[in-house]
Amino acid sequence: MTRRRENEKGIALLVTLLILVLIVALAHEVFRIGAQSAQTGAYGRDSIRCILLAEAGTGAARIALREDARSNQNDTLDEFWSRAALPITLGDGEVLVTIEDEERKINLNRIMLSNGNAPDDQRLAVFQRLLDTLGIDRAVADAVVDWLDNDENPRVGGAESSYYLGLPQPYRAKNDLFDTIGELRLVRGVTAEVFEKLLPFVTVSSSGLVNINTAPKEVLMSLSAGTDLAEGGAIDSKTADDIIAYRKDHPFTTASQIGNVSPFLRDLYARTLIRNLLDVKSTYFHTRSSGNIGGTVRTIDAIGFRAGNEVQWRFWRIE
Ligand SMILES: [Ca+2]
Ligand SMILES: [Ca+2]
Repeated sequence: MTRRRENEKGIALLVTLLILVLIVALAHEVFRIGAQSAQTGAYGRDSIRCILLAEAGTGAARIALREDARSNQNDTLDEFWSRAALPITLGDGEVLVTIEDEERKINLNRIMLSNGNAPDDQRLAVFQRLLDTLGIDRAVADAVVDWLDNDENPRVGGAESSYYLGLPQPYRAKNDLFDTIGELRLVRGVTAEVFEKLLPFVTVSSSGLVNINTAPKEVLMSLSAGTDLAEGGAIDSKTADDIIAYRKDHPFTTASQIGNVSPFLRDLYARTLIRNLLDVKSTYFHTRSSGNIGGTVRTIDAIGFRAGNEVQWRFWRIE
């Protein structure tokens, strides 16, 4: 079967699943709305119905991810979970679901070695290179390391509690891993503008490896770093474009296949530690599911961890 037909089949499957989950959710709705609408009025009723639609969309996303895990061992942008196949209209409402894997991004928590008091030099260099690519001051990397490491000794360019306690609204350096990506805003140098720039490219919930089937150009360009630059050279803009063009027709099923893109990449993979950073599959998936009824919109923002054919929610927020 061609990939196009597989995709059409996948999208049709996703729509079918969504409608099934919606039917179950709507059956519950009859009881829940009846109980709650007396207190909450028309807006509240629509709001509750929107949350139900969003729950159904999130449920459909979970089923789609489980189905994907049953059918293949890699994850690409061409798979049906990754495609914007929705919104689906149902009655007077609609639901829109998007799913992104987190392994397309750089995991900030993995900058720290597991002992908690020193950075992993290769991964720190990857993050520094991302900052360079995005035009952000490298001092942000030092401040992130200080935020994560368990001491109170600021690095050059970094910041510890001694800095944060002097702010108008004082707080202490966390000296531990990020629990949510939003915490990054607390780190010195991460202004609203810097945060928005970084957000598409950094995560705190992933395997720590980067999926070369899904990573955007900026992340691919960050991957060769540290001593690798001297040993093998950098993945420049052109090389990153070559990877993205190649994977459209040849999705990677093993990380070493990055060497099929060009002799330079074959050499880089063979000679440097870049191989310790790469994967072709994903384990954490960020879903956003929005229910919309007459302009009232409620969204469920969630991160699911997939192991085998199961997906467990690790983060769940109703907006
Ligand atoms: Ca897959
Ligand atoms: Ca610290």
